[in-house]
Amino acid sequence: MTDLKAQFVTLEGSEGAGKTTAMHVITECLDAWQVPYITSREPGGEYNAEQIRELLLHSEHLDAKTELLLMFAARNEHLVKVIRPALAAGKWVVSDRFVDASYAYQGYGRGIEWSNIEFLEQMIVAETQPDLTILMDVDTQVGLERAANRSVKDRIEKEAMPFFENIKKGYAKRLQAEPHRIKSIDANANLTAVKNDIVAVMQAFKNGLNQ
Ligand code: T5A
Repeated sequence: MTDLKAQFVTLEGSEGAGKTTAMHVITECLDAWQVPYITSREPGGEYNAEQIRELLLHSEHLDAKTELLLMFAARNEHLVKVIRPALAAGKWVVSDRFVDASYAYQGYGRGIEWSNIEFLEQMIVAETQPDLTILMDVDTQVGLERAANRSVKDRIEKEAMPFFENIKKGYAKRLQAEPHRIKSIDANANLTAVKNDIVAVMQAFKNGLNQ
């Protein structure tokens, strides 16, 4: 086992970006490095947070502010009961989505003021910020076509094209603000190219930790 300090890695992207594949590639890297880790997801990742996820994805209607608050309520349970304890125990945490999704979906998608999200981020996330975020950047149409090939759409997936175009803009703004943390991958490419890009990002991140 290597003596790398436990890191918090998150995966982001719009619908059908290929985060499931990306998660496999990341865990293969961590296995190869022999570091202990857990994988998780948002909304969810913990019992109460998974209950909130049900509400978020399968309610008939939710007001945008209710949606934002539920995302952060679920995130708080996830942080307090799963993410912080794992990091404190020396385990890496890889989460399929985290706070950047709230800026992209509730901020840009729903039009909630950025400052409201910043307030909640400060209250709930505080110092538990991701060390690395891999952003799967896919063309909106490509992502939606991929996602359409899967099961029944959830409440958010039923939104129209402009909503998802805005989400892409929201993620672009996050990337612009934090280029050291967020690394963007061309998720339109074929699976082999995507995998190679993720491995390269992970390797560069690890090299940075060793310096
Ligand atoms: N949300 C979440 C918010 O609004 N605010 C928040 O704060 C948070 C945390 C979560 C929803 O909640 C929202 C965002 C979401 O709408 P979810 O079910 O977890 O819901 O959905 P997603 O996170 O969007 O996950 P998806 O399953 O839609 O996207 P993925 O994981 O990116 O897609 P994936 O990997 O299943 O890939 C889709 C298909 O494409 C193929 C795959 O094989 C698969 O069939 N594929 C490729 N095909 C060709 N080339 C490639 N490079 C490919 N990569 C994948």
